[in-house]
Amino acid sequence: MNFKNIAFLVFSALILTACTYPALPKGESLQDVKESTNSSMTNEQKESSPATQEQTDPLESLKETKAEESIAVEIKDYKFSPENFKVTPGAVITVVNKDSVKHSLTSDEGSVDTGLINKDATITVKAPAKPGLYSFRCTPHPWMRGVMVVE
Ligand SMILES: [Cu+2]
Repeated sequence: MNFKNIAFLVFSALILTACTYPALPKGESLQDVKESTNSSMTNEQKESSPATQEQTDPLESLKETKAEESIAVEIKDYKFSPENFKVTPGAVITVVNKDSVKHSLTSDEGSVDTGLINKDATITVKAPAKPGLYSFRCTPHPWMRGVMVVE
């Protein structure tokens, strides 16, 4: 599936970037850090890094998960919990907001949208009928993200 490939590539690129650029110690240039990171890596470590990436891939981690007919998602401290989940087509998704600011759970393609949820309020929405990957975000805070797998 095309979108799945793209999502995986983007995710891998993010992980790679995060691994390649550790916090910079004072007085060292980025180039120095990069070189010392690379040279201190043994071949064994290099070979094992793709496996590490797979483990942190949300889609990979959901592979063996059974799709739920209903699921409760909590928003707290500007984070969805769970961030990534798997549901059946049309599953009931209950979203509760535990923060004092308003949040939403809104799929990027637009078919799932709780609208803004007040503090301690709960909104129920239905998962899409069509199986696939649905990335979602919070409308006011687009960096709050997650992925819903409909299967
Ligand atoms: Cu938000």
